[in-house]
Amino acid sequence: MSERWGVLLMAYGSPEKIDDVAAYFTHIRGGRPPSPEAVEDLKERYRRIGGRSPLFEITYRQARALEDHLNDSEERWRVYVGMRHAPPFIRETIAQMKNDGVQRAVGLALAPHYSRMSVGAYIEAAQQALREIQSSIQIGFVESWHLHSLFLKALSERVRLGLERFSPQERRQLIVVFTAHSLPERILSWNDPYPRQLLETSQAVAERVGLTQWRFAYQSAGHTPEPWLGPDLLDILKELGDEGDKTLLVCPVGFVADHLEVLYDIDLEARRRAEELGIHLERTESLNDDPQFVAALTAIVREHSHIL
Ligand code: FEC
Repeated sequence: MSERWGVLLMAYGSPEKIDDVAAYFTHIRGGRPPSPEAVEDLKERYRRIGGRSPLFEITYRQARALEDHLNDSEERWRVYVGMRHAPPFIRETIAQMKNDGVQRAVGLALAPHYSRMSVGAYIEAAQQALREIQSSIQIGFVESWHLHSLFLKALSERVRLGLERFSPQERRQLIVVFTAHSLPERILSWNDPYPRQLLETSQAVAERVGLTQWRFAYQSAGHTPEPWLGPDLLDILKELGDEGDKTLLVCPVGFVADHLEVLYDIDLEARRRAEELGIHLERTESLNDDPQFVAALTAIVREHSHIL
């Protein structure tokens, strides 16, 4: 049998239960414990989406589907999940890969757009683990895949389906707002590609679907004193409401699964704000383990495996 190859599939991670929220939040903050009020606020958001985020299960469904697709032609791949902020942490997963004798792997973060603060941090966590574990696994990291044709195809299909939720009359004046997680504005001073890549994905999807009216907004900005990238989705809603634009399809291009930032920040918070403003807001369905999206992940891994 030919040599076994691994995929290190990296995702954000999620607290398993409400009692794990404080530890999870502390990890996100690089070890600085948040205030008890901030922890309570976050717990409440998890309670509002049913007590738990579906991110963990969805990530595993994506991993299983990816492994099945990769092994369609040749039984050589094993897909490993490593999380950035919750178990199984990237480090534990790399230790497992070492134990299993994996020698070559593709490292892929489930975030299509590169920022030093997102994908860069996933890669850094993996590289640090490789050093600490003294592993010689050769991992080729994918830095971004925001313009991969199959990813754009899957996203465009989601937008087309989303448009069908509106009446033909509403569709004539509808605006699509593409969104992604905000980051602190200081990333601009590093010439970070994140904002450019987000606009490139949005533009490409808009062209494929033939959208004439679209905007881009950030969402889920942190509550810290430093400025975060804008415009914020909630401000855009206000602006559109003031201008009399009353139909809006939100497409979170920066996320590839249902989780807190989608289910709370868009489906509950933004939707409530939209209702107050008399706006009909719908959201495109998340990519999750949609076969078209899994086909995109498969192609990205295969294309990257050539450089291993
Ligand atoms: O469903 C879940 O349980 C987890 C959902 C989740 C995803 C996610 C993705 C991204 N984040 C990004 C950046 C930041 C920065 C900070 C930050 C903070 C949080 C907090 C929660 C959280 N994030 Fe997240 N993020 C998710 C969840 N994120 C919870 C805690 C703060 C709060 O919401 O009240 C600020 C860190 C700090 O304070 O120092 C920065 C980026 C992404 C998209 C890329 C990716 O998925 O990796 C960027 C999913």
